Amino acid sequence: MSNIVILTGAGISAESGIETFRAETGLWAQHRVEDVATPEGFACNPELVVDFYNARRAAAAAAAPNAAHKALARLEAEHKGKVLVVTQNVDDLHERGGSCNLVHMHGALNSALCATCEHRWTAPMEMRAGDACPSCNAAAARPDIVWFGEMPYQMDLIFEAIGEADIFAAIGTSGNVYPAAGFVAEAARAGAHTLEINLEPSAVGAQFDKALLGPATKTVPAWVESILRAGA
Ligand code: BJW
Repeated sequence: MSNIVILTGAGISAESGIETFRAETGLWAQHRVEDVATPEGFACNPELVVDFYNARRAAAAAAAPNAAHKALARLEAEHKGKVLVVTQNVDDLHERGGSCNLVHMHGALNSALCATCEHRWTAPMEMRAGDACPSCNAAAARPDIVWFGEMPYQMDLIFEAIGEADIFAAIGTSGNVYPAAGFVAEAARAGAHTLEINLEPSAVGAQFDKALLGPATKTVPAWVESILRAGA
């Protein structure tokens, strides 16, 4: 039975109404990355950063999982080998779509992190800069998000799964951010078949064995159906 690792990016949630980053009118066209997605930006203006994530938390709560999220949950439930979804997304549409074996490598909007003691708790819809940590009481709450220059989460587990993968698929990610953009090379080295599913080829598109181009809500269910029908 084949083991499947799937990397997802903002494109899988786009048809649920969540903005991507690098589209012409995407999040990075509206905000300076340095201001809202770096530890230095948070130290300089925590209110601005907390408000940026409060708005995105509200947008995620108002969105619903789409056919692509649900198809990946179906793959996990019905495929006989292992299926792991590694998402760069901080929304919770994969879990609400039914995925269980899931890693949020760039963190999660619904989680808060204490910068002093690293305690985690459920983020309120409206965080405030300087909120107290419920464990150590320090005024050190921050969004539980991996910013540029910080180490993405659960890298050991991810690299172990990629090392055992027979199929590696990347869905709706532009291939501009590392280490995620390097996973395809790692999977190819480990002998996996590699597939890119996107509207257009990504920055690392040439490294994949195959591409399926089109909107995720159409391409992902079709791909899942083909895997389940092959029964491999
Ligand atoms: C559709 C669609 C539809 C649209 N259907 N598709 C070289 C090597 C290693 C590291 C570096 C390096 N050079 C620099 C670095 C460091 C840096 C980095 O990568 N910088 C680059 C700018 C070059 N990386 C880091 O700092 C990371 N940490 C790190 O490297 O630690 C050291 C380390 C090294 C080695 C191993 C382990 C550790 C941390 C990165 C943190 C990224 N954070 C962000 C913001 C925080 C989260 C948040 O606020 O949400 O994460 S940046 C932003 O980009 C966000 C995303 O998760 C990430 C990826 O974006 P994504 O998902 O690809 O979105 P888009 O908008 O770019 O693309 C959307 C795609 O969807 C497009 O392709 C569309 O075509 C497609 N699409 N509609 C199908 N309907």
